[in-house]
Amino acid sequence: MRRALAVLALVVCTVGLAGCGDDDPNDAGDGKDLPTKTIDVTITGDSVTPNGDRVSVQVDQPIELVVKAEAGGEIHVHSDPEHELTYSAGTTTLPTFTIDKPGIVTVESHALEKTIVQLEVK
Ligand SMILES: [Cu+2]
Repeated sequence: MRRALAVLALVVCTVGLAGCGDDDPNDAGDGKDLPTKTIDVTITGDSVTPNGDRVSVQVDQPIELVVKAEAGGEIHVHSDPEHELTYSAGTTTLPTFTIDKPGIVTVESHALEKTIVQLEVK
């Protein structure tokens, strides 16, 4: 948890610095210093929200999953290399990750055998 917060603080600082003089942080920009894309995930019993939604992200954009769950578990990000992120009961902010090439990357819970989101990386 402490490590996740430190990472988050770093990301916030970087984005804050990059944000100077940039009126629209959501603008595509030059492909660097992209704003963090936060995806809220709620896991209740054997259902998950979102459930297979497409989410657009950019190459090298930091992606952060905030997971709210009744019990701990693991989320897989099927990128190359693959990321396996564990969460605890309650709300967990997972370490940010990036994807370095365009394509569709599936984020899923193997425990539930459900696709949470498909990241559409451009
Ligand atoms: Cu997997």
